[in-house]
Amino acid sequence: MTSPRVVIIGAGIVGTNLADELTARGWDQVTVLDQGPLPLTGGSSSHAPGLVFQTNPSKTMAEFARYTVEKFLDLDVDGAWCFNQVGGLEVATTPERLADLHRRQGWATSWGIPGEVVSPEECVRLHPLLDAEQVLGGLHTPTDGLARAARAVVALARRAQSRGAVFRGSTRVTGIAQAGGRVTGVQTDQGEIPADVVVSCAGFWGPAVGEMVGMAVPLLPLAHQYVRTGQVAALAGGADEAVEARLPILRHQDQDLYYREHADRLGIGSYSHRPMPVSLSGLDEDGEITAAAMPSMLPFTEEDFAPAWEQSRLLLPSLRTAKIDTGFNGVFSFTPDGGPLIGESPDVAGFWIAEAVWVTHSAGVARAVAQLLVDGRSEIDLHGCDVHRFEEVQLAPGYVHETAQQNFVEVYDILHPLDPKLSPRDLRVSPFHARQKELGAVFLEAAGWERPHWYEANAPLVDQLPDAWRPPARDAWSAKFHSPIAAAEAWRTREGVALYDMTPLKRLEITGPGAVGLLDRLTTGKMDKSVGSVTYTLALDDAGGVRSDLTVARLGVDRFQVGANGNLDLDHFQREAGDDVQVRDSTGGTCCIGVWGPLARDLVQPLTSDDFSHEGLKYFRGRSAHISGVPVTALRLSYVGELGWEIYTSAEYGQRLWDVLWAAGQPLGVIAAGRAAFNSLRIEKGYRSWGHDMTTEHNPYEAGLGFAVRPGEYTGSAALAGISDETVTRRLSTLTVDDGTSVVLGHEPVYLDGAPAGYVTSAAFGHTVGRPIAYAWLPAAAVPGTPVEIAYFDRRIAGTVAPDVLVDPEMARIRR
Ligand code: FAD
Ligand code: THG
Repeated sequence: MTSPRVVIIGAGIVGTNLADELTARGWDQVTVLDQGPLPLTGGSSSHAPGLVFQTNPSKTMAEFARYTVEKFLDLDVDGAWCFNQVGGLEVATTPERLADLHRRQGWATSWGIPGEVVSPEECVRLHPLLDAEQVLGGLHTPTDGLARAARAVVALARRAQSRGAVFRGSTRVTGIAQAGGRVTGVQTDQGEIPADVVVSCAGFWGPAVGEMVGMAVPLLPLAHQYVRTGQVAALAGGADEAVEARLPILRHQDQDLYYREHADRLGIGSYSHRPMPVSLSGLDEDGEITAAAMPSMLPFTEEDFAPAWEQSRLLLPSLRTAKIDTGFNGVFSFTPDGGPLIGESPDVAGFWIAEAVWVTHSAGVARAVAQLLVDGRSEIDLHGCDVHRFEEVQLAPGYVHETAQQNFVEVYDILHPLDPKLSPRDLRVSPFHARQKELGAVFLEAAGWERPHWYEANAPLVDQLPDAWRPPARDAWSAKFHSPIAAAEAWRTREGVALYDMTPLKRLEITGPGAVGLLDRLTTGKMDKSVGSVTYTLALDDAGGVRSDLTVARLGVDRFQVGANGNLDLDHFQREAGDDVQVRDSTGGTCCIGVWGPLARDLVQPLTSDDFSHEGLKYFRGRSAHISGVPVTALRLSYVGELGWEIYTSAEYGQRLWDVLWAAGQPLGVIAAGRAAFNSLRIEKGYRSWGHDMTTEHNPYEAGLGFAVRPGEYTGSAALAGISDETVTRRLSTLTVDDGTSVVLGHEPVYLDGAPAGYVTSAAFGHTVGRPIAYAWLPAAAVPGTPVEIAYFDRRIAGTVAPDVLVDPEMARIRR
């Protein structure tokens, strides 16, 4: 059997890694093209200083980096190294940074990277150029180090060539040949090259290549300053030219700086300057390419470096007698959320991109893309990397321009998980927005939506909280972007009734004669049920990994409303849909209020002549109705685990719907409640949040979702054969915190018998149960009652594995 013909655009570190990974999997018809000469093409990889710090809040990114280290350690060019494992040292010069290094150490532990927070003395021992007076401590990660990208490119190209790959330099791709919605090849300034699959690994040129197939590639090229000093006396007699470096790579994040040795000189990278966006059209791509002159290197602007130089001389006093020798403003890619961009064009099958990737993550990304192409799925979860994760509004050039620059500015900032974007805001607001503002909503942003997290109007309720509901004080970090008002909102949801704005929940409308078939094929549910049925179901990948969890409401024979988790669901369903079914994003133009709480029926029934009784509209059923004359669709389900409905209407009725519910609810004490309470209530109820608690890396049984797997044949069903709750070796477990007060936030490592055994996914204070709760991936042997410890900054917090569902496991509150 012959493998597909693949053309890779770009022979940088990503393209060559991909050629290596594909040929390693037996794909032997791989051609790599670059507009520049080989091997020094003039792209970002040609000059990258190659620092590899593996620690990252994202598990996926950390695993990509780990693989890059592992792979590059085994590469050489005629005996010359491609990875120099000098270790990494991130130093703190402020107490906030020192605390954050402990948090980073937690991420490293969660993702399996050894690392330790060390004293100032140890920092100086590891890196003698440091001024002990400046440093409060450091995070030492012994497996970090230097990747020699320009050399690794040669090693990888040679290996790929030995397996049949062809590399062609000085060949510019000018267009993508296509027929019938598929790629057929690439057009170049040297003629057309046929291909079944084209992967653009064009780095910051990605948007230009994407444009050739009309694909938005949301990255912005930005310049970033890098200098080499002249000789540094203190480095004399250290690493020779071949070894290059002996001291750990160094990060001084409080000043947005990093350092590495170049034998007896130091290289300094700075993010402390103004963001400098680069226009592709202004680059000289036709000049001669040398190590000192290439399109990705712009002239050094010394004045931008001045503060960085001053700060460097404070941290590293031996620089006071050294000079800046050379410098340049190097160009590479930034994206709206800092993640890379991986995926296939929605319009032109076979056209893929893998861009906005650091050297650090290059081998991991390339392996994932090779797996996607060869096996149809990546073993590592890619939801934070998928180019289709963005909403339409996030692809606007102005949005990319602004948010990518913010990512440049914030690259080393200490960011709280809830840290809100300050701009752009108010991109998407629900029809209830004016009312929410009147109630003092505190908004955070997600997917462009403004989402109330709590309402200041509920502040007086905090004083009325019964003792059992009074939340304990929080530490400063977990108190950020939080309010005790959330406790009051949770209380009133459990004991009264509350309105939740569910408008931002992604909704798909799936219609046509093929709708049932499509849903039956792509989900674990049986969809040919009566009109009015609502099904909680899973979309799996071929290996049985959870792509998404969905609610599917059959609103008509050929009409379904799917409650989804994001744009990846839309992309997936649209791609899979045949001609007999239409998949449309119906989120915009509609809205939804969750009316939940024991008094929900007392609120809604008097407003309608339609039957909202327990028998008239059963649990997990939906119907159309009028509420005070507003045409609605009501689905009886509740992510917060209370009696009530998601009530949908089209946008123009939204404010009226809010107003009638609000007015009628006054005698019942109705409140508006926000995401903070919502998240706490859903965790107490045992409900998972896709992307946080489970991903394609987990099967339904591991995730505690085996109940949603029905017999039958659908994508992923074969892979689940033989798997059950009894066979799994790891599980998403519910933990409670023993001291009743210490709230964790997610991604913290969990220890069993003193050894790291898993990590927290999502967490919240459980207001109903009066203690903090965390979900964590743990070995299945950790049954309820098992003691655990959660690392939180420099503390270990004692916890206990609890039953999966802490509130109303018998469903008495919902089913009545
Ligand atoms: P590139 O290396 O840019 O390769 C893309 C290739 O595509 C180019 O060779 C280009 O010629 C080719 N191409 C584009 N368009 C076409 C076309 N139409 N036809 C044919 N060929 C085309 N990362 C780290 O991990 N650690 C670091 O310490 C680090 N430091 C950095 C310091 C500086 C100053 C800079 C600028 C970047 C740094 N980076 C670092 C980032 C890193 O260099 C890049 O993210 C990485 O090299 C990108 O690799 P790539 O293969 O995607 O892109
Ligand atoms: N509402 C709607 N769609 C959604 C969500 C939602 N889609 C995405 C996400 N949230 C899906 N998550 C859940 C999780 C749990 C439940 C509903 C959506 C739920 N589970 C019942 C249970 O586990 O007890 C299912 C019982 C059953 O299968 O009968 O209610 O919030 N529209």
